[in-house]
Amino acid sequence: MARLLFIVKDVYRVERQGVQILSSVVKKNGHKCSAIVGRGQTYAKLFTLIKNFKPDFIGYSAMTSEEDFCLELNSRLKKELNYISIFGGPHFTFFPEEINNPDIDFICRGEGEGAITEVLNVFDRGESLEKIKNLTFKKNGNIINNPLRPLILDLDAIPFVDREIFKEKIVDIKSGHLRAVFCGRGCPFNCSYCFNHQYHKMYQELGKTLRWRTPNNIITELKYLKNDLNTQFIHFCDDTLTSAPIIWLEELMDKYKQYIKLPFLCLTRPDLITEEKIRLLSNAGFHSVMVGIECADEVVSKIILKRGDIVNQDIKNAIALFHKYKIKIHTENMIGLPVRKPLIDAFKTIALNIECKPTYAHFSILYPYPGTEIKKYCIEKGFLKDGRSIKSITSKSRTTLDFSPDLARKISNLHKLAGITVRFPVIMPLTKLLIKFPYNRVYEYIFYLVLAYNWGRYIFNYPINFQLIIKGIREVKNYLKNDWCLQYR
Ligand code: B12
Ligand code: SF4
Repeated sequence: MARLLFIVKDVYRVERQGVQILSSVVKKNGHKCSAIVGRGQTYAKLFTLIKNFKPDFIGYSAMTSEEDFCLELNSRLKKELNYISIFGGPHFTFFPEEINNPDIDFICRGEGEGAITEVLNVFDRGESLEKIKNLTFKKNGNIINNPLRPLILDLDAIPFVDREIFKEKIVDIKSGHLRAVFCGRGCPFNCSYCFNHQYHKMYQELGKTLRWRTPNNIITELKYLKNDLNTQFIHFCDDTLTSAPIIWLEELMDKYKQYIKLPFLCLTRPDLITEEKIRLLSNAGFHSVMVGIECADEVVSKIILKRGDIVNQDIKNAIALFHKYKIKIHTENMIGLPVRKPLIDAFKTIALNIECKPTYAHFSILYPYPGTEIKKYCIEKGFLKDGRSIKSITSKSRTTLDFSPDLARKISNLHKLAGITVRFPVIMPLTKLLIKFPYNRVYEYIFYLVLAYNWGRYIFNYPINFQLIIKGIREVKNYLKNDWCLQYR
């Protein structure tokens, strides 16, 4: 029986299903597994926890922006403890060049279930790990990228996620309010700023990337969440739930209505919305939606963002339907795009949102993540002049593209004020003035408080009370400190 300890930088407010699934899988195979969250802990405390677990393996899981925390911690631990380090998750999948770090033993690219099980089984037998598919490692000064194993086509064969492993860490799990559930994996689209087009290429000959669990399998898990864990709200995390075949959706929603009937949130795109689908979802408990508007300039949307054939009229139609069925609407939008006049595009997107009147308009700054087409585009067009890799950007704060300092400041400021401007369009002239001021923490507070309030009150359906508001303010304060990496220095 091998001992595997996962470490993640943070669990935020939602679950970390990647790690939780791997935990279920390895436990089912008879191994010992636990997980530690780095955020808010000192190195001394982490070290004691890790040492006491006596791991054979430490598995780090990271998205881009979390990797430096993992790398830094691992390098320190390697000086004091004897274990094998294995890194996985989207950052290491799309940036396996990290293997050059001397303290990384293995990187797991892509889906981890098969690889991690084999790693632990092979280790138990005392054999070499070097033949295991999906692994990247160094040997005699060379980097070896083993081939990928095929994608898991039968998602029902994966055990349900381990809901215990982060139980004490995630606010929503403790309160019993919210649980995340995946109905499937993959997305059929190829937006240039997202990981999916890269994933499609990686797995081109290794199986269909878009896959769905059977409705029965999902409902069995949901019954457990509702009846045994007292869950009150379901967050369907699939990239685009409404891209599923209508017959499948019908079966899932019929059963959901019959057995679960909890309010739920799902994610979608405007061009995947029909009245038939909304009615179906709405009868079952559809409470809120996250839907991508992203950019109101149709040419930029099609050519640079590769959003497909979505036009502004599709967006207006989809949002009008959500309004008709009284669904709370969170729109996703991007600013700081690699175009000649990014502020003009940003204001167009704000105007489209004002017209659509979503419950909450969320704005992100574009970050060209490793392996994405938009990153190549930014380099080619001179928006990332030194072609550097975008690593450890503290997400959601400032643009990392090579705009002039004046423009960069205005973009970063507008990002913080755009959501509230959509909500109260009358402040538009003030917003235009405020973005000229130096970058400051007040705007960040405004951004996160508006986000936390809207998510809590409308999107995740929390019963709002005074205590929750105080807790929210504290969380925003802690989040903004963003210093849990620095504690190690
Ligand atoms: C839910 C979610 C979140 C949640 C939870 C995060 C999480 N990682 O669980 C929250 C809301 C916190 C979040 C935040 C962000 N997210 Co997010 N998120 C997702 C989403 C929709 C699902 C993640 C998930 O659970 N997937 C399902 C599981 C099963 O897959 P998985 O995590 O990849 O794990 C598998 C493998 O990677 C591997 N694996 C994972 N870890 C490990 C570890 C080891 C040791 C091994 C062997 C294998 C292994 O095995 C797992 C099972 O097969 C994905 C998109 C997607 N469909 O995956 C984006 C995604 C992960 N997010 C992404 C990004 C960019 C972000 C943000 C940085 C965005 C931003 N700018 O704010 C922030 C970062 C946090 C912050 N600083 O605020 C990108 C990451 C790209 C990248 N290069 O890293 C993704 C891929 C979306 C995208 N459009 O490209 N996110
Ligand atoms: S629709 Fe969403 S999840 Fe799918 S490729 Fe585009 S951005 Fe990614």
